[in-house]
Amino acid sequence: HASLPLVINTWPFKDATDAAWNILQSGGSVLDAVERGCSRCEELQCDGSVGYGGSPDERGETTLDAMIINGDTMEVGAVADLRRIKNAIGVARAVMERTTHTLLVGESASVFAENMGFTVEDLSTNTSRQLFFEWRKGSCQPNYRKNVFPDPSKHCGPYKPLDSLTDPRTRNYASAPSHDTIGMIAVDAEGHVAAGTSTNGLTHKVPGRVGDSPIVGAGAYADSSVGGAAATGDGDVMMRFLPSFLAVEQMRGGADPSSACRTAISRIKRYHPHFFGAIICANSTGSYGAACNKVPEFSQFRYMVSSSETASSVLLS
Ligand code: SD4
Repeated sequence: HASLPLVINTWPFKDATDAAWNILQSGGSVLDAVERGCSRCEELQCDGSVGYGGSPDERGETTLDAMIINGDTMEVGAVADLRRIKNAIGVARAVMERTTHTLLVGESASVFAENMGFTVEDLSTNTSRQLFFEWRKGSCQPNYRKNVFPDPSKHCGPYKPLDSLTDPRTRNYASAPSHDTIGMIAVDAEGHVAAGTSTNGLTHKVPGRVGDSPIVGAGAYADSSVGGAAATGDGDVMMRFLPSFLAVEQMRGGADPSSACRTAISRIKRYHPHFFGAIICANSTGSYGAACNKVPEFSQFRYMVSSSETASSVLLS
């Protein structure tokens, strides 16, 4: 299968795929397609793990990570730990197009966004407040600190520090309640490639934690002379291996998209056999593929593809 144009994204977020596809069909650019597709998920709060009202951190706040890459020019814009602004991928695009920088973080990213005209609003919802309160009064399950005794009055309930040698939560967060990011690649009829990501990261994270999604080559990568890649999963582990960069470089060396994805997953697996994660790849001629790490908690991965040949949700199991 190889046909152009093409939109491919992680998880069965069909509305996002359709939004991106419609942009390409109406003559829009791959950047517009990726931005529109990812922002559709931000509006719809896809799976509770993209956009506002999801994944509250240890203080109960939802913060967003997003990135967009222009594979023609190798320009990138990204935001991390963005607060009180819903349209994270829009802000990422503003970083790319209206500054000479690549990545803005935290409160300062919010100030930038406000100056660019984005609406400032609380990202909490009843759902995120509920998640936070339940966690605080309950077992406070995922604690992402290793060998640290946090002050229970400042954090949540009486919980034990993780034993980094035996507790799998120090190596992956397969047991965490929600962990899906939208990662999208769009390729137009001329082979222009763009990629992007948007996520609210990891539930009950330590405030300030940034995942793989806004990191170039980790959460996504694109180079129109080759293709693009995007990742989802345990960003704390995955970002150490730049899997999206590795996959694109594999394709540059002649690998087909599926084997490029498998190579990127295997590299991580060598060190973290049980990590939770998946990657999607597309080359600039319209072939695509995906790979995931099969562990008991995560044996199937679904992604969406839209091209002139197909518009479907693909199950990788
Ligand atoms: C992160 N990679 O912040 C994101 C979360 C994710 O599937 O993709 N989960 O670690």
